[in-house]
Order: sequence, then structure tokens, then C-alpha cells
Amino acid sequence: MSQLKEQLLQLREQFNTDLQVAASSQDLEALRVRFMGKKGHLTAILRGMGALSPAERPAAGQLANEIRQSLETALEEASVVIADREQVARLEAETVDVTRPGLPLCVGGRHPLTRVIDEICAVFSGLGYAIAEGPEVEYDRNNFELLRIPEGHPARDTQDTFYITPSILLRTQTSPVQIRVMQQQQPPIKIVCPGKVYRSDALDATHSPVFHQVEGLVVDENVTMGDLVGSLQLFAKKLFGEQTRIRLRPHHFPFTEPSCEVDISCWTCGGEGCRTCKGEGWIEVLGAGMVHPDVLENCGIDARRYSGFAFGIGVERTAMGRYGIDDIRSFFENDIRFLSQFR
Ligand code: 2NM
Repeated sequence: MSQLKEQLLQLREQFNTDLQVAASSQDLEALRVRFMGKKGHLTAILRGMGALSPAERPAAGQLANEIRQSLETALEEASVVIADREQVARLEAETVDVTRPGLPLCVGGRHPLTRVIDEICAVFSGLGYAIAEGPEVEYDRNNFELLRIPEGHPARDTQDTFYITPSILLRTQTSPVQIRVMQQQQPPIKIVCPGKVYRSDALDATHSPVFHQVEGLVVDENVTMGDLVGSLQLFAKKLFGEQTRIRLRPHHFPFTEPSCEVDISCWTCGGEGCRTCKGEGWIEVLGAGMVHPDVLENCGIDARRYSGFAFGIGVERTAMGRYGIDDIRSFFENDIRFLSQFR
């Protein structure tokens, strides 16, 4: 009997020591299995009770029960404390610091070419022009033939044009959009055509095989060169500032007669001559002219009744002048250090 009692008391002592170092609910469960499980220490000791005499059994049984009870109570209490501690740790780990500064938000901006195109279109919208768009893959006929650029004309040189088939190509100007509009509707016509155009040029600081144009077209009764000059003067003032003047120089285009190139007074020096205008006082921004009567007739418009003017603005050239960019390749390289300057 005293040996069994000794064993039970020792068991309780060992249990209490182990309980001290149990740190988690897993530790506790392992402890419970080790002492009170089917193959646990307590069960093993109780098996020894069979060897006791009937007189000794009640007292031994009582002690065993007390000890089992006390182990269970101790486990219970420890489990409440540990569960509580674990809960606190979990909440702490999940805490969100609502006062922390947020992640920086990246706000994009429009590409400088898009900005210039939008600005030009906004000015012409304000002057009553509609915006017309068309395909970048065009018929030879719309891009060249109907614009008085016949086969063999230097402007059709395969070196300057990307052909898809002998009669289909990447447009070299947005004029074919104006051809399409003239074929579909009678005057009055008053449109601008923004878009990408293609020429088989080697890429360098001032040339790109892809660039952008905004072309304008006005066709009505009694449209004169005076209307062209007045309209472009108005456009130049709105886009480059009220003090801007324009200057026309004679030129040649196959699709207009007469034709001219149009300069504006330098927005930096006002005409004195400076770095922006390379000492000229003037900056070339567009080409223009009176639409050739044959072009009108080619599209089903009566050239005896109607006349028109047209112009073409180079978007890259305008943006380079405007923002002081010296290499056309900057527009197409997608370098974020360049682009982020236009937010
Ligand atoms: C330019 C210069 C001069 C032009 C002519 C036409 C059309 F379709 F009416 F004949 N569209 N655009 C034109 C005229 C374009 O770009 C420098």
C-alpha cells in the first residue's frame, strides 16, 4: 500500500513539474495524454491496485481518485490561462495600425503626343470642326491616287511606304480619311482628322517610321485662301497664345493648289530670334493649301460650285517645339523618367 501511495504522490509531483513548463495548448494536451491517457502513467499505476488486499483497496482507491481529480483540475485551470494568453497573442498579431501612412498611389498621365493631339482637336472643335477618324491600313487609291499622286510619283516610292499588297498600304498621311468623308457627304464639310501615319524612314533624332498628324479640311461654297489664312491665324493664337502671328511661304503639294507652308512667330522670343527658333524668329508648324479641284471631283463634289482648304499639322514636331524635346525617339521609348515629366 505505501508503495502505491508513494507512486501516486511521485506522479503528482512529476505532473506539477511538467505542467510548469507547458507553454501552449498542444503542450497541455500532450501532458494530459502522457499522464491520464489509456497508456498514461496514472493508468499504469492503477493497474497495480489489483495486487492489494481487499482491506487496503478503499483507501488506495480514494487517494487515486483524489489525485486524478487534482490533475484534472490543474489541467483545466492551466488550459483556461493558456487559451487566454494565446487569444491575446493572436489578436496582437492581427492588429492593424490604422494610423500607418498608406502605400503611394501611382497616378498616370496622358502621353505628351496625346496631349498635343487633344489640344489641337479642342481648338478646332471650338471653331466648329467635327473630328473624323479612319483606318491606318488603306487603299493605295485613297492614300495616293485620288489625291493626285499617280503611279510613278516620287511620293509613292516603296522606300517611303509600307505596302501590304500592291494596292493596300499603311497610310502615309490622314488625308485618306478626308477622301472617305468627301465621298460620303456633300459640303458643307468641316473636319479634323487626327491619327497615326507611317513612312519607311530610318529612325533617328528627327525621323520615325510612325508619327502623328492632325489634318483639317473645309469645303463649302465660296471658301477662299482668305478663309484659310484667317482660320489658321485663329488656330495659332488659341494654341500658342494671343500674340502669335503666322507667315505663309509658297510650297507645293500634289493635292492642293496653291500650296504653302505656315510658320508661326516664335513663342519664346516673339520673332527676335533665339534658341527655340534657331535664330529664325519663326517656327514651321504646318502645310496647307486650297484643295485641288480634281481632288474634289475625284470624290464626287462639284468643283465649279464648291471650293475648300486643307492643312496638315505634324504632332511630333509641334510637341518637340512646345516641350523643348530634341529627339523624336523619346516619344516611343516608354521611358518612365521621360513620360513622368508630363503629368
Ligand atoms: C497637308 C498640307 C496641305 C491635305 C489635303 C487634303 C485633302 F484630302 F483635302 F486633299 N487633306 N489634307 C493637306 C494639304 C495636308 O499636310 C501637310
